[in-house]
Amino acid sequence: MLLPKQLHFYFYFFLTLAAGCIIGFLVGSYTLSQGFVANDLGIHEALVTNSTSEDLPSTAWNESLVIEPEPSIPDVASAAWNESLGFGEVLYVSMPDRTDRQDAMNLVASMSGLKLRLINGVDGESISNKAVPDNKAKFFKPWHLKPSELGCWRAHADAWRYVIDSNIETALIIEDDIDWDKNVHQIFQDLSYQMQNSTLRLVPPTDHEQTSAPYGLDWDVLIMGQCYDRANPTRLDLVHVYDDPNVPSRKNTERVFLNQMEALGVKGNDVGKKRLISPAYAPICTMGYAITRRGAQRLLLNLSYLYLRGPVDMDMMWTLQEGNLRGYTITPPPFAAWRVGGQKDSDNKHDPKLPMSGKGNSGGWSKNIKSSARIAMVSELAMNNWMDYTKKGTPPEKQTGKGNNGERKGNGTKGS
Ligand SMILES: *[C@@H]1O[C@H](CO)[C@@H](O)[C@H](O)[C@H]1NC(C)=O
Ligand SMILES: *[C@@H]1O[C@H](CO)[C@@H](O)[C@H](O)[C@H]1NC(C)=O
Ligand SMILES: *[C@@H]1O[C@H](CO)[C@@H](O)[C@H](O)[C@H]1NC(C)=O
Ligand SMILES: *[C@@H]1O[C@H](CO)[C@@H](O)[C@H](O)[C@H]1NC(C)=O
Ligand SMILES: *[C@@H]1O[C@H](CO)[C@@H](O)[C@H](O)[C@H]1NC(C)=O
Ligand SMILES: CC(=O)N[C@H]1CO[C@H](CO)[C@@H](O)[C@@H]1O
Repeated sequence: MLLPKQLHFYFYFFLTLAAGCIIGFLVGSYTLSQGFVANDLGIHEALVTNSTSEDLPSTAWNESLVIEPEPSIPDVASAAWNESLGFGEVLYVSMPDRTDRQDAMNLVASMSGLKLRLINGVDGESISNKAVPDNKAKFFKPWHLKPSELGCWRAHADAWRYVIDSNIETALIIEDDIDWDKNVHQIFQDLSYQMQNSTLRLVPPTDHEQTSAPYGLDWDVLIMGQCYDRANPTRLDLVHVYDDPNVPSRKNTERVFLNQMEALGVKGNDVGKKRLISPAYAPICTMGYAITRRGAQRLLLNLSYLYLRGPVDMDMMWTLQEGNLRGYTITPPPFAAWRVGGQKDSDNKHDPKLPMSGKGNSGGWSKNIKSSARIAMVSELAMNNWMDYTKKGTPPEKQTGKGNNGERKGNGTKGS
C-alpha cells in the first residue's frame, strides 16, 4: 500500500465513518427450487457429498453382514451449501434509492446460489429525536452522532429486530456494496466444520448445535466483513487456525490482516493457506457479520435500549472489548468491499468533487478475496451468439460452394 503505516489506522477509521457505515441489510429468505444453482461452482457435487459413508467399515458393504449404521449424524456443515449459507437467513441492508446496488446484489447472489432479504437503509434525518438512544460518553464527552451514523445504526437495529421477531436462530447481515469468493459455499462449509470443533468454545457443542447449527450458537456475533481489526493483545493465545484452500495470497491480503495473523502466530508460508478464528476484539465496519438471536437481543439492549455511544460498528467493538458481547472474528474476512471509485462508493459521505462513475463495475475491485464472485459472474454469463453460429458452421442447404461465407456475413462493414 502507498499509505505509510501510521496512516493506516486513520484510513480505516475514515473508511468506517465514510463508507462502512452506509449500511443496508439484506436478509435472504426466499427459497429457490433446489439444485438450480450453478454446477460450475461445484455446488451440485457438494450436495451429493457424504462424509459418513467413507467412515463405515468395509464390512458394511458385505451383503451377508449388514451392519445397521448408527442413527446417522447429519453432516451439519453441508448446510453451508444451502441458499442462506447455513444461516437462518441472509439479510442485506441497502438504501431504498440504491437500486443499482440492489440489482448488483440480486445478480451476484443468484450466481452464487444465495437468496437475500432486503432490509431498507434509513435516512438519519428521518429519525425522531425521541427515538435516538441516550448517549453516554465512552471517552471524554459524548460522541456527536451525525445523521448518516444514526441512519446506519437504525438500519442495523432493524435487522436485529427482524432476527428477534422471526423464527430464525441466526442471520448473516451484509451491506449492499460487497464482494465474496465464488467458492463461498465451500469456504463456509470448511468454516462450519471448524466452528463445530473449535478450540475457542467454552463448552462442547450441544446435540442441537451438532445437528442444526452449522456454526454453533456459542456466539453473539461472527465478524466476517471487517475493514480493520486487531486481536486482543492480552490473549494472543486464543486462536483456532485451519487450512483453507480458498484464502487469498499474501499479495492479495491487506496489511492490517497480515499484521493480525502474525500477532496470532500465522506467518511465512502459512500466509495464503490458513484462515483464523479468534475472539472478536477490534473489528471496524459492518459489511458482513452474523448474529444469533441472543446476539440480536444483546445488541438491541446495549446499542439501543441502554445507550448508543458512537457509530454502530465502534460501539459494537467497545462492547466486545468490555466483554458484554461474545464474538469471533474470521481472518482474512470472507466479505470485502467492492469498490468502483467515485461518488457511487458512498451513500453518506461522498466527495462531490469525485466523478460520478469512477471505474464503474466493469473496472471495480475487491481485496482479500481469492476468486471474486463479481468478476467470475461476468465471464460466466458472457457469450457470443454469432460466434457460436460461426463455430457451428453454415447449414448445408445454404452453402454456396464459393467458400467465401465467412467474410460476407457479420457487421455489414465494407472493406476486405
Ligand atoms: C463377507 O462376509 C462373509 C461372511 O462373514 C465372508 O466370508 C466374506 O469374506 C466377506 N466378504 C467380504 C468382501 O468382506
Ligand atoms: C440453511 O441451513 C440452515 C441450518 O440448517 C437452516 O436454518 C436454513 O433454514 C437453511 N436455509 C435454507 C434456504 O434452506
Ligand atoms: C477436533 O479437535 C481435536 C483436538 O482439538 C482434534 O484431535 C480432532 O482431529 C478435531 N476433529 C476435526 C474433525 O477437526
Ligand atoms: C451492556 O449490557 C450489559 C448487560 O448485558 C451491561 O452489564 C453493560 O453495562 C452494558 N454496557 C454498556 C456499555 O452499557
Ligand atoms: C464486426 O466488427 C468488429 C469491429 O468493428 C470486429 O471486431 C468484428 O470481428 C466484426 N465481426 C464480424 C463477424 O465481422
Ligand atoms: C460423494 C460420495 O462420497 N458419495 C458417496 C455417498 O455414499 C454412498 C453410499 O451410501 C456412496 O456410494 C457414494 O459414493
